[in-house]
Amino acid sequence: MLDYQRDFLDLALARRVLRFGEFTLKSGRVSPYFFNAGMIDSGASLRRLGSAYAAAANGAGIEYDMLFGPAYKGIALAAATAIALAADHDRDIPFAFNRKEAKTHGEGGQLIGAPLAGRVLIVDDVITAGTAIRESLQLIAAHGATAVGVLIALDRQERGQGALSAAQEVTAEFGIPVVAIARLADLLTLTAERPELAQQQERLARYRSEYGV
Ligand code: OMP
Repeated sequence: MLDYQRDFLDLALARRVLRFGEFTLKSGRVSPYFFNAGMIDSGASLRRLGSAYAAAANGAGIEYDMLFGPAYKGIALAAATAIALAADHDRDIPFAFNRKEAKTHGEGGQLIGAPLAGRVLIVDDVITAGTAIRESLQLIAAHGATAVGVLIALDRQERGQGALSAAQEVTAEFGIPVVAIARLADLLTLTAERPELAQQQERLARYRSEYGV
């Protein structure tokens, strides 16, 4: 695991962004853990998270012109990533995000920020079965821009619609990489290192054998 990956998982555990228990997911699967990016709710923690996203984006070697953060959680995440790209990597990258409801008055429209054009890197929180990511891909295509990659905090490495993981399916179907700061495999490495997380480790491993790839 790289330093930024470990820092991200430490932050997520310390801020209870990553929690253990019993959670029903959007896909209907009942998971022993949940990653709630909405729990990153202070300036310092958002800055750390933004730096981890920027490090992952930089390390992936993707060429992109702008970031897109899908509403709602992706809005703060894309903004934090753009700030970190400027602060940590001296790259001034435009970003845009959407409204969930189209506005019919004032400036109108569904998009806010830089015009959605060129090569777009999507910044989102989690991929489980891939539904949320597909919605963003459709929106970008509908605006005539080109999605060139997906940057997420956590890849849960679960089966999508077939035998591949949802992230692998997106790569196979759209020909674009899905880059995660950390994956379930990294979380399992971390829980294996910490005796106080032994019980969680067991439950995570069981869940992975049921829904993982
Ligand atoms: P998929 O659309 O199935 O890929 O699920 C991803 C979405 O589920 C995320 O954008 C979240 O809204 C939500 N989610 C989490 O936020 N954290 C998790 O650990 C798991 C999920 C989930 O419901 O699968």
